[in-house]
Amino acid sequence: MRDIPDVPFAGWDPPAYRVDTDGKVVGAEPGPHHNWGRFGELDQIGTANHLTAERVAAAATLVKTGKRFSLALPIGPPTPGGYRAEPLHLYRFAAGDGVLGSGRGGSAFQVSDDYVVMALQASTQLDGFGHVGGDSTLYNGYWAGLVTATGGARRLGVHHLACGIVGRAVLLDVARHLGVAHLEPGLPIGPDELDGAAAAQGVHVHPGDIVLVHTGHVGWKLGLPAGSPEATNRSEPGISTRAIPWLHDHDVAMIATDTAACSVVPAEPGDEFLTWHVAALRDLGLLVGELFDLDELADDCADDGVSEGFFVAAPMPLVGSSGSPLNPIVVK
Ligand code: UVW
Repeated sequence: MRDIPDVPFAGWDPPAYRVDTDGKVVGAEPGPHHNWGRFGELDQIGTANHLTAERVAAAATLVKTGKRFSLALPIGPPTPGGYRAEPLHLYRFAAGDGVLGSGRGGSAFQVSDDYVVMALQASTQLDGFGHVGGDSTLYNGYWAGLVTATGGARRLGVHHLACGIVGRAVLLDVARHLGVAHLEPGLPIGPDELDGAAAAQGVHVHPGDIVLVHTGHVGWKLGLPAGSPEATNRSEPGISTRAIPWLHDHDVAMIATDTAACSVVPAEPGDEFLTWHVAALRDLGLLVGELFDLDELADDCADDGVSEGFFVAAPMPLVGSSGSPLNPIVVK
């Protein structure tokens, strides 16, 4: 047999911290903008706490025409801008087999049952708080070691959000504001672009809002020839780390973009690829949505001048998961 080189190993020192029986790293410190402790020392739902009953009820009054928009990409065709394996969709038995006489249910009935094997983050999705940590900590100081391949996320699992992400959506069309169909890959979106789009649209971001940032990126990717360098390139526009204080000050409940990472890729000088995720997920406990398809909603908002609506998205109650596919819906 050929010689197989050993996998490099950088060594390991036991950590210098202690983890208490609540699963929290004793003495852990978040970044400068954070919500640790704000919603309770044992809180596991972060900025979903901003979605109070009063705000949900007020958001429901935004429904005026009944026009509905699904912000989900179809699951099956290649995900534009996505970089995880495509979902594997299998049928255990199918109605067509019944028609051919080889299925379940005899000749009188035709029955189908199917399975999907997919990365929970492969398409339109929510990043759970177990998704990214920094310095061994997750949101609210929980220990990153609580998320294991065998045990799942023993704290901060997405099932805690099963009551849904429901509230007022505000669409900020940064692409339209900057006069382009789609933002260039690598363009960072900071407070100026967010405030500029809001001012141009005459809309205000309120505490507890679900902020949908339209870059046009996913729609542009969909139109590229499959396999072309631009289609496979991971660079994309996205939210800058400079916008973290803005998201915190506005008490935003959720930020979502029509890009794969939500944050700008590549990261801005001084940041690493996951710096933004750590500041958003770990420090703020901010709900982060990715690969939202915002083109149709953005066009409609530009047409009727209404950039807000009633938002509903139900994360799957997958116990201990670090993300969930979503079919987010806006009703205007
Ligand atoms: C990572 O790449 C870790 O995450 P995301 O898909 O959320 O950008």
